[in-house]
Amino acid sequence: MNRLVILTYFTALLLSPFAVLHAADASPEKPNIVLIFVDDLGYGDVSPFGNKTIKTPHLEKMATEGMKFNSFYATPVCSMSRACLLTGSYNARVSIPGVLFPGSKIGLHANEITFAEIVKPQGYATICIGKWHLGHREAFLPTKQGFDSYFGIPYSNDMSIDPVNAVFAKDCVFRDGMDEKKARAGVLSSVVPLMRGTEVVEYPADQDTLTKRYTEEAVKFIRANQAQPFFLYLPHTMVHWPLAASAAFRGKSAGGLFGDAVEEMDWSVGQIMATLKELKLDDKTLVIFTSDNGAAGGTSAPWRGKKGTIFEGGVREPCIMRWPGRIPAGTTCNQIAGNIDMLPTFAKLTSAALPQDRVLDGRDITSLMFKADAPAVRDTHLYFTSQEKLGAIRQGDWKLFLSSPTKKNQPKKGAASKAKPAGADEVGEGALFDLAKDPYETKDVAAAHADIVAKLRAEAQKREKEIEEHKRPAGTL
Ligand SMILES: [Ca+2]
Repeated sequence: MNRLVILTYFTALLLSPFAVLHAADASPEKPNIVLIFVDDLGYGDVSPFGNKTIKTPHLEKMATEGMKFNSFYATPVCSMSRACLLTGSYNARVSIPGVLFPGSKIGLHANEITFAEIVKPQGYATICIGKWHLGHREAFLPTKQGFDSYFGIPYSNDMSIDPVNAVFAKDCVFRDGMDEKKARAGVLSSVVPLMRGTEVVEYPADQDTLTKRYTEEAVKFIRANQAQPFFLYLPHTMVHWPLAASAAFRGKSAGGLFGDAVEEMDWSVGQIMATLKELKLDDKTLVIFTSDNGAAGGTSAPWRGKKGTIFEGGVREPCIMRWPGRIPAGTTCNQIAGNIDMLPTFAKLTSAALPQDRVLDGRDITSLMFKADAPAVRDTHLYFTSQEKLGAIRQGDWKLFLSSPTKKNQPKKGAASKAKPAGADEVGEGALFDLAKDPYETKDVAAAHADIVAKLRAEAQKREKEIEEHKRPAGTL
């Protein structure tokens, strides 16, 4: 150790224990990061996680060469999931609701530090290609949150344009008889704008070719930045309704248009993998594939529930990570992890310091990624509902519901005769499940484990209070 290193070491020790950890454990070379974030893809929608109908050979290969995570969490719906992913904080902490709409005046606050802003100062080229959904107004777009460039749709593909605030590019392509005047008068649904940077470049977006065009854009970005570290965030528009697929995939799968869209997604993964291989970037690149919430049109099997719920099927996602030479091939991680852990994990991998002026909820999970059967990094997970309430808590294999996940389905008074028998599938507030013995969440064992219920309830209250105390605002105009 020369004097400068010693001085730096002790200065860092005094100022920040995190910085020392990073200096000691840093990889010799900063990896490229490719994060593929599918919309509304359920746990059971792809073959490495049990699907028998839809063909996803590239994902199977990715799983064979990498690690599957079978306890990887997102949230019940779109915007809140992206808030967790990009900030490493629960959406309740950063005040982002379940879903933002074209009329929303809020977005992710400019003071939030996204994972793009974590890696960018480390010399990374950054791009966001796909669905943003953290505020469509100019102040909230990806290029204001650490991404060098952006190509995609600002929110879900079943939403229309913001007729007042949309900024049309000079050469915007208007399709289907649309023009700016009609767009400004717009009340049409499911005609989403396609943007580049902060401008609308195509309206309505040709959704059939979005997966294809996103993929071409991604491959172009990888080629252009092959000589430097890059961060590619690819939050696909598919397989959110309305479903679409390009001509090469339409009508080809055994799973209808949904299957076609999933198979095109798999093709997209294959294109990215082929490009990395061709450019000899395999060993330098971490590729992550996951989804933002449970199945909508597809299946969350083997978990109970789908998109919108805090049953496991609403929030537990297929996740595969591949980095040859670092992540052991053909392995499965059973520990709790989630998209909320990506920011601290990317900070570790890129030797970036974590922000010290705020509370982050995610953890660095590189220990899980680099060693099969590694011990848990965090044993607790909080399930926020799409109404921003803490609806359940998991600790180890125990999961306690703090609100009823089935309440809205309960028959109203007087309607009971036509509805299902009372109590058939209902789960009440205070229900406790042992996910190890009862992964489908059917047998409430709260009565037999009052001590565990009390412990989890106390933990949930403590966590909720702490988040309330250290809550950060959403961005407003
Ligand atoms: Ca979604």
